[in-house]
Amino acid sequence: MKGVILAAGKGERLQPLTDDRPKVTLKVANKPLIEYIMENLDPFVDDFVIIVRYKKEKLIEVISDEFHGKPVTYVEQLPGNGTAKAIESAEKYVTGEEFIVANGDIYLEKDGVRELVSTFRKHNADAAILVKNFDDLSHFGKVDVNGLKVEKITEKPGKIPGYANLGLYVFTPEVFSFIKSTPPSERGEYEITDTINLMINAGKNVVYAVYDGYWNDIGRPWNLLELNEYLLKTKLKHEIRGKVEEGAVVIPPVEIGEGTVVRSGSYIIGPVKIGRNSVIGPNCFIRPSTSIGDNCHIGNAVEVKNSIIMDNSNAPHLNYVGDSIIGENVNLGAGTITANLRHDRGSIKVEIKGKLEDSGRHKLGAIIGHNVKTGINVSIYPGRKIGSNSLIGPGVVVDENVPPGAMVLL
Ligand code: TTP
Repeated sequence: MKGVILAAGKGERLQPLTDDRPKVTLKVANKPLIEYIMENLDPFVDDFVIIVRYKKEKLIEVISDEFHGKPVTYVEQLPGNGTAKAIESAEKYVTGEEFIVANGDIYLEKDGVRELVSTFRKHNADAAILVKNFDDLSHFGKVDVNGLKVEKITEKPGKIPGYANLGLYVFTPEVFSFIKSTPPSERGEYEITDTINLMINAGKNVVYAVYDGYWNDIGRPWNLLELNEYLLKTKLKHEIRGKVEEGAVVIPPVEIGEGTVVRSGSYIIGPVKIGRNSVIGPNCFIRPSTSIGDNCHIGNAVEVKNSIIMDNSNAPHLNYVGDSIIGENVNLGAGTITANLRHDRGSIKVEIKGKLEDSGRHKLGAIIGHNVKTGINVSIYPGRKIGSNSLIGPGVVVDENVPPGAMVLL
């Protein structure tokens, strides 16, 4: 069976982190997002087909042509947008057999995949879809069921409870003829949920499996922090492959990669994951649910909490990084501080595709793109985004989002 992974989307809601790369290449707990879903599909598939378009070279660089010894084929999405278009692009590669389709930006546990595949087989189905019960379906596709079968899927039905579509499916190749007769949706995209409704109306056997484990759909920046926290809290093993100097305190579980040095006076409270060849300290404070990538430097008098710091980035002197996401190759000047809490303790809103969205979080710091440099004493308001390749001059207070490639001076 083939595993088809949809990874062609632009990930606009995740800007600035997706300014120069597909969202599925972003590392959470120091591993590219797409690898989590590939690992979960791995026991059930013989090879992978990844549907690509936006910045595809970056994805090919990350995964290459083999994953766990299984071949990976990259297929350019056909013209047009939407999940149905993305799946149609795999038609030539899945001849004659059932296949799994996964959105490349979801995280779930293996049980979900197993349950879905066995439900599909048990009922000799034409399609199967994985669902999970939520209290609020306003951001989801609502899956109405009757007995063992799916009756209908309705996109974003409002704040009501019910089964949500989790973005994992099994199909027979018959789905392609239904995709070809799927009209574009109101937002001009070809949606696989519309295709599934067509299949149901044509009397096809569309079944579902209910999953009740952890699931996350990485659409918005704070979803990265949620997933990072979940992975560190539930999966991290205490393992020190680097060097911890005398006088440093490391409270498990902490994973420290090869070549990394934790200098004296550093105080690390797990769960914390640190990649390879990084320098930590001396005299810094790293608090739980923090991931720090490869070749990073966290220096003297720096506090980092509940954050993701991607590869090749530095917070070298007198920085506070709280509930924040720092892209690759970022340098924070001495005294650059992220604020992560409003004075009124209200939940923090973030501009997503031009509209303010409530993150639902009381603690949320900065979202900094790749190759950003900040000067000394830069202060960043909660929930503000700094576009990739920007330069923020000394003393600037970042109280508005900064576009990519900007130079902001006092
Ligand atoms: P979305 O998260 O809906 O879209 P996106 O990734 O483009 O993100 P944004 O809305 O922030 O711009 O996509 C769900 C999944 O489907 C995701 O794994 C990407 C994939 N996809 C494609 O492969 N092709 C497409 O044309 C679209 C729209 C999505």
